[in-house]
Amino acid sequence: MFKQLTSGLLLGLFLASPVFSGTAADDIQVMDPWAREVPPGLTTSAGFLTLHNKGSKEHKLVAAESPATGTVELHTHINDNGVMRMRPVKDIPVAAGGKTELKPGGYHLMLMMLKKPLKSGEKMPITLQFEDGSKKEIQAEVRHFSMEKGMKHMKMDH
Ligand SMILES: [Cu+2]
Repeated sequence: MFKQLTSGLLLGLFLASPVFSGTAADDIQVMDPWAREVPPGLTTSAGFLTLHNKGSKEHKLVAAESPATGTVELHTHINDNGVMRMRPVKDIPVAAGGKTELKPGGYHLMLMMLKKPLKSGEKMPITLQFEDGSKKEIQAEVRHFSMEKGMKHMKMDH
């Protein structure tokens, strides 16, 4: 009886407490957005960035688009019996107060049907869309990416 009363009271307090939070686009800070350079003839590349959620509730990246591409998909990598394969995902979650990294070997923006080659040093505009419909435009820097450099990055993260 006492237990029930206590949890009821706690739940009441929790529900009554005001949540100060803006839109997802207000809460999310985008850090270090970049896209992989591709040679002429290749029309597919990948974009990477870190999403930092400064808000008090979870947010989700649900879509992305860019005038430089025909389409952008949200992808992740899965380890399928030792083989890394890409899979489209519905959304990319970012916990309240947390960070989600899009990086080689993990979550990424799949940049498809590029309208022209991506050259190192260029900026590529990408619009991110979140679960509440709010949007954020970012400028991804095009960079040359070698696997060696990528491996170093991955090691540093552990
Ligand atoms: Cu992909």
